[in-house]
Amino acid sequence: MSSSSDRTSQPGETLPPEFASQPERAPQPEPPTQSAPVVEHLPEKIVVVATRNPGKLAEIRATLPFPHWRFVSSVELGDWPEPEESGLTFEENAHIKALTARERFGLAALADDSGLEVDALDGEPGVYSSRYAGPCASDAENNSRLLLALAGVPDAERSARFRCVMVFIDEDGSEFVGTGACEGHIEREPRGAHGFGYDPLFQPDATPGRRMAELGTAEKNAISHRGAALRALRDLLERT
Ligand code: ITT
Repeated sequence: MSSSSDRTSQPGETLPPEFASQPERAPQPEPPTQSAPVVEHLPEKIVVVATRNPGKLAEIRATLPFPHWRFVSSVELGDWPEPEESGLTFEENAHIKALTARERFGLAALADDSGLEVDALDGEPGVYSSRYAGPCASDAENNSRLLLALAGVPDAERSARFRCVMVFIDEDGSEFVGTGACEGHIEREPRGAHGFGYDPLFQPDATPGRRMAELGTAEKNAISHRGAALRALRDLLERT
């Protein structure tokens, strides 16, 4: 035997008054719970950053806002085989570094290859930026060589840009690539104490009167090639 509550009304049929008088209730929102934000429940994901450059590591940590990801450098993990950067493009080299770290440590891996392209030098030092003055050159030696190479070049022809390609290879082997550039020009003497590499000589178009090495990490990331590449990568990762 069916009860009245089992009964379904037919088209055109008037509902009995006890049903008709009950206004339809909008779905009620779930009462707020006392639980912590979801991110705190997620397991920590360790991502190895294939670099021995602490400046890059600091910028990456400051820019990829995934609270449950922990960025550990390949140097911190030890026994880093230091792959030969034999590629002819930033992307090839970033891929070599990320893949080597992914295979060596069995973790998700992130690598950046970056450098400076100077128009008056036909794009040099490019992929050779870190070894411009020799295989083990310091930042100061690379900067000196750059100043020497540009000695006779007038101000109007000293345009340059930093480029960066970020490659992320996840634990399952899926790959994501983010790229970025930062336009500016090369000054005649170094200035500023922040950053690394060619930052003291690089005058970004975006910060007139302030060299890259005069910007704090957050300011640099907001305009830099690495910041742009990381944001492009973040957008890709957030869509997956
Ligand atoms: P890893 O390969 O270990 O990551 P690296 O410093 O050798 O460290 P690259 O091969 O990518 O890295 O060379 C990048 C060089 O380009 C870097 O050493 C600087 O000379 C220059 N460079 C890249 N990004 C820069 C930045 O944000 N500011 C100043 N110089 C930068």
